[in-house]
Amino acid sequence: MDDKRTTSQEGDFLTTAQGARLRDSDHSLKAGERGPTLLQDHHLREKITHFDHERIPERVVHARGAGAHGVFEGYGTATPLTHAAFLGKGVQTPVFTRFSTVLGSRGSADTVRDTRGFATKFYTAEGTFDLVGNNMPVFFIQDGIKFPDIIHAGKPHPDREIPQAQSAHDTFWDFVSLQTEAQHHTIWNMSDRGIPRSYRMMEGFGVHTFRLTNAEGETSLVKFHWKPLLGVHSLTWEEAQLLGGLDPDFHRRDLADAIEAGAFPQWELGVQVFEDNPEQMFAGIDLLDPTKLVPEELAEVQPIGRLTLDANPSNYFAETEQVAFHPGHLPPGIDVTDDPLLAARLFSYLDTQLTRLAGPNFSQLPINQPHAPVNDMFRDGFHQHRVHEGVAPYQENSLDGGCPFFAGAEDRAFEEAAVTIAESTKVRANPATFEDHFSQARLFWLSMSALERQHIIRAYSFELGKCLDPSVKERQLQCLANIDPELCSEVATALGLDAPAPSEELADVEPSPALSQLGESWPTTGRVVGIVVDPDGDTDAVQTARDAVTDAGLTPKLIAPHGGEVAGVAVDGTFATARSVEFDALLLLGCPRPAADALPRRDEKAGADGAPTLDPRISLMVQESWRHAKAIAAWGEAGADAVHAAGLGEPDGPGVFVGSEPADLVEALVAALAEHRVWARLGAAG
Ligand code: HDE
Repeated sequence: MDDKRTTSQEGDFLTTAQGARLRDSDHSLKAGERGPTLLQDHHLREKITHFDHERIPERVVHARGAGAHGVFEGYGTATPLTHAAFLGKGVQTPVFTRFSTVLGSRGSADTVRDTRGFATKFYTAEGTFDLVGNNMPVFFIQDGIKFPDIIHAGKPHPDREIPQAQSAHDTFWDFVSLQTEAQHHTIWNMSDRGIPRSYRMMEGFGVHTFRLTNAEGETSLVKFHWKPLLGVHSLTWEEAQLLGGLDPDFHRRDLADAIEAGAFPQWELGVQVFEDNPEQMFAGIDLLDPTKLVPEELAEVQPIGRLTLDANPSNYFAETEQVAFHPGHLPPGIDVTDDPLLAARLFSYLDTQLTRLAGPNFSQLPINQPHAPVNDMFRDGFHQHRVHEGVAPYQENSLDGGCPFFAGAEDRAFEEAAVTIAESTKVRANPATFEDHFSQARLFWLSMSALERQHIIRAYSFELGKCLDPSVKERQLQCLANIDPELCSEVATALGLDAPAPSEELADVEPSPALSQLGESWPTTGRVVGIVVDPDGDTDAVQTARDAVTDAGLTPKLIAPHGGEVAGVAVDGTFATARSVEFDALLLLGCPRPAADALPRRDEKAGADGAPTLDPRISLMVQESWRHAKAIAAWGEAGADAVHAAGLGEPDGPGVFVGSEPADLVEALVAALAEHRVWARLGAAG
């Protein structure tokens, strides 16, 4: 039997699904060259039928995603908290991580404003652990029973099925302004977190509180955090919009390219730890309320291991599409809590996968197979791959020797933490602590820098500006007034509406500086530098500059007027295919002139004031890089000419470096990239 996990296209004969070798797959069997096609052509029917069934239902949420394989290594620091073996010091566990957007269809653009999924499957020796998180620490709703409502509101309008993969429409804002518990998650979406620069540069959060049990049987409550080693960085809104058209696969490509280039993305897994008290509260924050975070200043994130993504999937469908996560996939030592959002998730994932993956045996698909031995008593069903032996698939039995056996604690069985449930009455109601809907949205707002606040104001102004129903806008303005009057008044001005007064007292909260993305410097591994070259100018520095970029751990992309090679170096993109938004920084090695047959432009100053002319596509590239506060390095006179010709004046602005040594220029770029952008160029208003 062929039980190979992967099948190569190379080296074998083309066969039918039954293994018969084929001598032709281009012509149907016909009665004569011009005659009717014969029904007996089994190969034709098999080929077409298989094709007809190639598509499976996409995920109802998180349909658009990208995945990677990797390894997780435990630090051992979690051992006092949990006996989960994979968190032990130096233990290495294979993983598969899938990142995703939430709202869009499988073919939608990567860079839309949305929450991102961050789901990791740890193939631990004690059974699979799935940490199915997001890039934001809170969720829209407190009770899973509302999930169909928030998703129906966020999805395209049912009449015209627009807009795709967007929250900028009436139904979304109708819902979040009526169900005000959604306001905290919504302000995260309106912040720069909603438009990540890369999957490699996102934090991840388990959102819910989980319960850990250690070897002594003691329990604690924890919240899981993923911290990217490259820092948390975002696109600008204009970059995100341009990329949606220019490269809808931007995040997918970025992840795969980085891994292929050996710039393996890494995250540290950490936990915030809380005493497992009967109230399940910490510093006045209800740990069972998934719309609340615990500021890191109050509970430090303690690192417990490191994730490295080091291999791209070989086949998107087999791996990234068919992977099935479930928050109930837990190893011994990790357990769930009574968060009512989590309870619904524990039901939903298996249920949806039964349809999506056509039956109950999808855990046998290679990507979903546990690496721990499986010895279950599940039988039959669609796509059963196992050939079970024996006659007694039931417990207890005497006919199969009583096998398999139950494990005891000494055999490391999974055991639910024995939590006492207080005497209670059946109700459809929330605890009073769930009624606070605005204090943490305010905390988030107050924790932002001036620039980040500006972005939030613009995002609300854009999204609400896209709404048609005045009552929706007015109701959301009321919510903003309850978060912060300044935020409300700025957005109201942009909408041309009056700013309402707060309808409830503003919460008195301490900002959490850890929530801001600015103010630190970060490693720059795998950042992308566009190198613009002019094949008609001096090409001496092309090879040296490319090597200097690579040696600095950055990814060079050579941009030239045509494909092929320049000075023996392969061209990665042409002036027609490349755009500034694909790069983190620019290195100008020349000042390419407009093509002789280029159409004249009205704004062309063509040497009027003695300024050099520059190909308009590169002019645009330099101007956009400037506007998006990206570092620009210019080599020699030609590079300086390009900066000048692009209309940036003399090349002495912040983040513009001119020099004659490529290595020095690259060093300057690295220093600027460590802060992600040249913030000084944006001032406080960017
Ligand atoms: Fe999910 N979610 N979700 N979700 N979710 C799914 O499961 C659901 C929630 C998250 O890359 C679905 O197999 C309910 C929170 C990720 O394959 C579905 C509720 C968080 C992914 C589902 C939530 C998430 C999903 C769709 C409220 C962050 C993609 C396909 C009770 C902590 C995983 C599937 C992947 C996918 C249901 C809320 C994260 C329908 C009912 C909170 C990252 O089962």
